[in-house]
Amino acid sequence: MERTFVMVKPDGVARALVGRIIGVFEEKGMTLKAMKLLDVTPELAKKHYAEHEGKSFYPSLIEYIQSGPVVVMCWEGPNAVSQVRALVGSTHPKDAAPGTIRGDLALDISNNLVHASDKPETAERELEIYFSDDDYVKEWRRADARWLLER
Ligand code: FUP
Repeated sequence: MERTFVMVKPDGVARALVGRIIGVFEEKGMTLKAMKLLDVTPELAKKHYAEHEGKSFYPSLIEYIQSGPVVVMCWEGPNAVSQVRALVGSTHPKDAAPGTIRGDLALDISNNLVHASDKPETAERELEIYFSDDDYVKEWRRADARWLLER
C-alpha cells in the first residue's frame, strides 16, 4: 500500500481548517498512519524546500512555512500520492478545480493551505524529514476497510 506526506500549512492551521482538511482524506477512505502539530524550524524548512532553493519565491516560501504551527500527516491507501494530489488541487488556487481543497478554500499561491508529495519517492523523502519510526502507530485497519478496499 502506498504512503504519502501531507502538511496543513500555517494558513490552514491559523484559519482553523485542520479538521476540514483531515476530513477530506478520511472521507475518501484513506488511513491515517501518523500525525503531529509542530513548528517548522529553519533546518526543516531548508530540507523540505531544497528543490526550490535559488528560485525567486524561495525566501518567501521559507518564511511562510515557519510563520505558524503546521500539522504533518502520513496517509496510506492505494495510489495515495496521486489520489491526495487530486483532492488538494492545482498549486495555484486560481487553477484549482471546485471541489478540491485549494479550489474551494484558498485564493493565493503563497497561501495555498496544503502541501502534498508529488511522487512516491518524494513522499518517502518528506516522511523521513518529519517522522521517525516511533511516530507511526502499529498496524491498524479502519473498521470500514472491507467496504473501501478490494476483498
Ligand atoms: P505543490 O507541489 O503544488 O505544493 O507546488 P510546488 O512544489 O511547485 O511549490 C511549492 C510551493 O511554492 C507552493 F505551494 C507555492 C509556492 N510557489 C510559489 O509561491 N510560486 C510559484 O511560482 C510556485 C510555487
